[in-house]
Amino acid sequence: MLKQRLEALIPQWREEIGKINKENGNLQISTVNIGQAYGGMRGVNGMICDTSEVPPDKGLIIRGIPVAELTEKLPEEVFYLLVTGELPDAKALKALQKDLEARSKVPAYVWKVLAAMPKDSHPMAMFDTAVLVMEKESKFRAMYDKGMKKSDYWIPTLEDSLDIIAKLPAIGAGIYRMRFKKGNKIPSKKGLDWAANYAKMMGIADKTGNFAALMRLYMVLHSDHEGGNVSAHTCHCVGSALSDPYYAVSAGLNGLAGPLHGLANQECLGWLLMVLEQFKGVPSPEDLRKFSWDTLNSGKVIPGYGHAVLRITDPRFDAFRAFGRKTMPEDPVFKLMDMVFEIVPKVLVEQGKAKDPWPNVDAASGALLYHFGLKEFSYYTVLFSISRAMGMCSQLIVNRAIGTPIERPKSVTTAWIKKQIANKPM
Ligand code: NMX
Ligand code: MLT
Repeated sequence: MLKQRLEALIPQWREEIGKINKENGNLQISTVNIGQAYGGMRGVNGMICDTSEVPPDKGLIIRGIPVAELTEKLPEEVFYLLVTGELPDAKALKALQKDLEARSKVPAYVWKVLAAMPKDSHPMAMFDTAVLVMEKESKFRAMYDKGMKKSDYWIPTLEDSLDIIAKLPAIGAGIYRMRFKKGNKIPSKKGLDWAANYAKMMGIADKTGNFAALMRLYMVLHSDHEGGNVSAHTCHCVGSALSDPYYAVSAGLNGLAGPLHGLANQECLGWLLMVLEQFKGVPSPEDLRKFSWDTLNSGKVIPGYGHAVLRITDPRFDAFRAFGRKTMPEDPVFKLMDMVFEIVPKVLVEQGKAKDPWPNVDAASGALLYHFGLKEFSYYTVLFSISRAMGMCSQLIVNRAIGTPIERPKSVTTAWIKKQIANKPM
């Protein structure tokens, strides 16, 4: 049903974008200065992403719906929304869930490859390897090799995307159990939703069902964050060379594994635990203020705070905090996370460097995972990855559908910059 819906929508997208380009292709939408060229292209409007947007004063909006209004949805519904721009009705949701279930078996060779990796491999290196090693399954590559029309590229891209997304919960859970010696892999259960199945395969005790609820929320909140973040942009760039989704998604995941991006959630919990250890429990506000300054004075960033685009508290942080308040208000790590939110923004403002002193999504998630006994924090970015694959894949599908070309911005040299400065009008 998802494919059928896309078959109806894509001609409309193509017509609309073709018309925009033909009639207004020359309309200026951004300028670039030297500071931006040296400064990570911050604030340059240089690419299109229709799956979601992140206005600095509002935070994540998926296809017109603020993320705060999607917290009760299933991740599968959000994936359908990302790809089509519409939430699925009950029938379309059921069809998507069945389709994912049918595609969920992980090839046996994946487990062999993972078992052959060094035992101290980072879980992100294992997860990324698992995605890459499945490249031989790519329907996009098979069809491309046979000769396929450009207008059909999106079809095997959708196929590969569904195959990848369907398998990620089992791969992620399998890596958790293998890497941290939790015992045999736990099989999936027919009829469970995608995130609840992941929770089950992890093997985390969950009498209340709250862990499964957290997994659903986690997968919704991390699903996408417009097109310019490191992982989405990398995935888009690699995909634009017509590398298939296995190559493109694994490339994006390598970016997500960086401490300034997705790995910040691991760093964040590490920082909270360091505080608890140093003060033998939740410190006083003044001690926490001093500890924050010590982190800054040692030349480190405070993980989970700041953002390249946002200039408010990340609504995804608010959603996690609300979940914590409801389910674990007395948990010491949660309480500390809450207290950090009171102190750190003030410290960052005092320091005067960070343009955004507010918490991002990574500031809260670790504390909640820790509460449920998921204490191996080097694993946390794998959770982010399972979710973000939905955003990366939906961006790939849309980009193949609207026929975006190979990405190739122009770079310039410092010598060229110096010439521009020498020639600038007085
Ligand atoms: N702690 C200390 N210093 C910071 C922080 C922070 N949390 N955030 C920004 N700064 C510093 C930054 O390092 C830079 O310093 P310098 O001039 O010495 O290079 C200065 O403030 C200006 O940086 P900004 O323009 O505010 O931030 P930028 O857009 O370059 O980077 C982040 C954005 C997110 C990389 C940055 O805020 C950061 O490193 N935060 C901590 C890591 C983190 O939480 N990352 C997760 C992002 C969300 N995600 O999930 O991907
Ligand atoms: C994300 O979710 O990708 C992060 O908040 C980073 C970003 O948007 O730059």
